[in-house]
Amino acid sequence: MERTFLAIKPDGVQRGLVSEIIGRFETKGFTLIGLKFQKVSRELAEQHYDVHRERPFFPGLVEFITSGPVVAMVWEGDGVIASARKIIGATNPLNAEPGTIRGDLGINVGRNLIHGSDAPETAQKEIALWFKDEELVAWQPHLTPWLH
Ligand code: ABT
Ligand code: MG
Repeated sequence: MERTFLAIKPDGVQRGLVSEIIGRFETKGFTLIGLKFQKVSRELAEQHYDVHRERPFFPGLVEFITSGPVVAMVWEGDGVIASARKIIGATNPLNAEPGTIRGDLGINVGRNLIHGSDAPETAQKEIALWFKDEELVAWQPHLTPWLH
């Protein structure tokens, strides 16, 4: 089953949007299999944003993501990587469609509320970076097969 890494960034936590954001993936029908609330170390932040290391906004990015606690999560389901990116919306909240998390709740590209893995390889890398195997709980929701 496909898995993705999602993290509610410090702005999402500080604005009291944790339940609103988690709810969107829960009501869509994906399965939560890993969840933790943590302050991010500089080392983890730099590894997570390694692809942006040479970009001018890198220092600000690291500064921001380490500024307060984040909600780190792993979600599971068919097509969850691409679907979560759609639910999240465009990187710049001003360009994000209404109905998406960023389109509904944000206005600033540097404060865009949530991170989502952008491809299968990144998802695998990010899950391994943020979670130990034993922190992930494989479980099957008791769904009625003909309804889901
Ligand atoms: P993430 O889910 O945080 O990775 O965002 P997304 O994949 O939608 O966008 P990318 B391109 O990965 O941006 C990473 C973070 O960098 C910020 N950013 C990006 C800027 O501040 N200025 C820019 O010009 C660009 C391209 C937005 C993202 N994070 N935050 N916070
Ligand atoms: Mg990205």
